[in-house]
Amino acid sequence: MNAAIADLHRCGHVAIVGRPSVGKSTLVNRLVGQKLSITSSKPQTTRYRILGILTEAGRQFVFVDTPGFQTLHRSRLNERMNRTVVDSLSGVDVAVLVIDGGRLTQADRDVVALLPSGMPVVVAVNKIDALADKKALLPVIAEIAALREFAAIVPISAEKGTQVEALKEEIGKFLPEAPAMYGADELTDRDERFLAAEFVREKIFRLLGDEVPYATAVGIDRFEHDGPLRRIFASVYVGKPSQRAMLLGAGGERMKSIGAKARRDLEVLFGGPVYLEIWVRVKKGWVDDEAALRRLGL
Ligand SMILES: Nc1nc2c(ncn2[C@@H]2O[C@H](COP(=O)(O)OP(=O)(O)OP(=O)(O)O)[C@@H](O)[C@H]2O)c(=O)[nH]1
Ligand SMILES: [Mg+2]
Repeated sequence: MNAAIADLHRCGHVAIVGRPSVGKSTLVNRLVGQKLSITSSKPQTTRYRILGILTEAGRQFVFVDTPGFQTLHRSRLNERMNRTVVDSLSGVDVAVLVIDGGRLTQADRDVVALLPSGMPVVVAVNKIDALADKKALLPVIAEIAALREFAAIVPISAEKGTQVEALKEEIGKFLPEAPAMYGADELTDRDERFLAAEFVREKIFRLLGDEVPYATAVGIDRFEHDGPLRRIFASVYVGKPSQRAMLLGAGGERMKSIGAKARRDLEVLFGGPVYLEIWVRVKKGWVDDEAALRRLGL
């Protein structure tokens, strides 16, 4: 064996982009092998760029999960999220465009138009497990292939893990020769406070109807370590008292369930016990309040 080739180490940034709800965050979690990025059936679950790091022998993938790019609803929050997508594309070595194998929409074409022309792009045609007839994929693949040059088009199921290894190999071809950027035990660039706030937000996206999750932001007021125990005090901000009432539910039952589910996930992620206390606070108009968005890291 040629020693020089054997020693060659690859490392690069991989942006995961696509319209809302196509399964970008589910894919990042699957690729990394750990739940880091929150997911739900509601569009625009991801608001913040988050890295998922996968270290293997001889190579390191730095996946960049991004918010779903969308042009339908205008607010300061949405403008910031779209800017995050565009910014995430600069400086990456390869992009993965995630589409839903069920259908291609104008929103998918809008995302393709954002991709810099020289950038290698691998398409992940996701959710193939949900297709009764796999032949339905063919016209979707033909349509996407006509939009620009792609390095590869791989049908996958991020949820079931189908063909995710094959997708990873296609992506791996574009990792440049470089030393590892992160330690072998690092999974993400985000700290435990961020992950705690996000896991609370995920449960709100999963347990509430269509309006409240979009009117909600989560901040961590205090995060204490006490031996193996993590004590976390979080605030959930909503725009109106009626939204607060919906979050709490009758007798506070809904918020209790949100807290219990978030705590269980955090205990798995952190590998230790978690005490989680959540306060719901009304903060009028925060989605259009620049200063509030900045304080929340948006
Ligand atoms: N059937 C099926 N559902 C999937 C698959 N991948 C993701 N989903 C579901 O699709 C929904 C959206 O998944 P997310 O990973 O949150 O999608 P996203 O693209 O990150 O969405 P945003 O962050 O809102 O842009 C969730 O309900 C997932 O469970 C898949 O391979 N098959
Ligand atoms: Mg997401």
